[in-house]
Amino acid sequence: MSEPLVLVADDGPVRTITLNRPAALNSFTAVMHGQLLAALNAAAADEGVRCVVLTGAGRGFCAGQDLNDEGMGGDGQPGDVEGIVERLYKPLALRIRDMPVPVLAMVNGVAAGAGANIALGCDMVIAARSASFIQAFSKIGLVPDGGGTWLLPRLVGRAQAIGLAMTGDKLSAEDAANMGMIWRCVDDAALRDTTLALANKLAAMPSRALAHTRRIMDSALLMDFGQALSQEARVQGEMSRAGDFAEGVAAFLQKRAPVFKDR
Ligand code: T3D
Repeated sequence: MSEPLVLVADDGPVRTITLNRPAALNSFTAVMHGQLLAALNAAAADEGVRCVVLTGAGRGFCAGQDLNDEGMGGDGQPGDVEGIVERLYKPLALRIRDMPVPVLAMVNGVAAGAGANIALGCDMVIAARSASFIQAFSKIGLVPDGGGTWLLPRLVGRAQAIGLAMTGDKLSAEDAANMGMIWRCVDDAALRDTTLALANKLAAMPSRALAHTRRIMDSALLMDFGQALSQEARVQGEMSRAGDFAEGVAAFLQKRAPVFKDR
């Protein structure tokens, strides 16, 4: 049997999903897309999972689309690139953005093309100091995808977003952290422990409120101030009727650690 292209491992409430094509820097094939989406769907459906960590096997995180995969134009034919982006990358980016629990990208090495943008679409990105981010699209005559056109200007502002996308230059993890593109850059040796400590902390927090925090912050970007305030009131009402709020307040008053269960 062939090696799975996506590995799944649980450590208590934290599920780590590892892209597993290290010889090709974990670049995306259609088959790996299918396995990754299935793994994310399974994590979303599993009540025991309270945080997901996405990472790559070997020395890279993900080099984007596998340029050798079928339909990539290697045979001189243009292929159905529009279909690949619509049918494979769009559902993947939406799935990550709609997970019922926090999703962390643990960027262990280079993240290029759609590999960079799939990482940036996660809730928090922790990168090893040796890692890098490359908007590689322009070098092969493409435009950013995987959500890059939406994510990049929001993360780093238009000037940096356009500069990164047009030049395709490699950005170090340290520079990415300094410009606010990612949450943290840490020494390589500390990447795993730092990420898992954060994942466990988030797993013990109220998952439902965290997932709604992501959702309403994203949608507030498209609203005026009044609309955002109304959205906060509506969702706060919803949260206040859930079990986690009652538990959070009770635990505070009783001076004990809360046990959150909602998802
Ligand atoms: O359908 C569509 O096309 C639309 C969707 C597009 C989404 C995209 O992601 S487009 C962007 C695609 N990605 C790239 O253009 C990046 C290509 N890769 C690179 O530029 C470099 O590999 C890196 C800068 C990422 C890393 O460089 P380096 O020197 O550390 O590693 P390397 O030697 O280039 O790569 C190691 C191996 O991985 C090598 O294979 P080999 O020679 O050892 O057998 C290389 O060919 C392979 N590899 C790296 N990236 C890809 C890849 N194989 C297939 N596809 C790749 N994207």
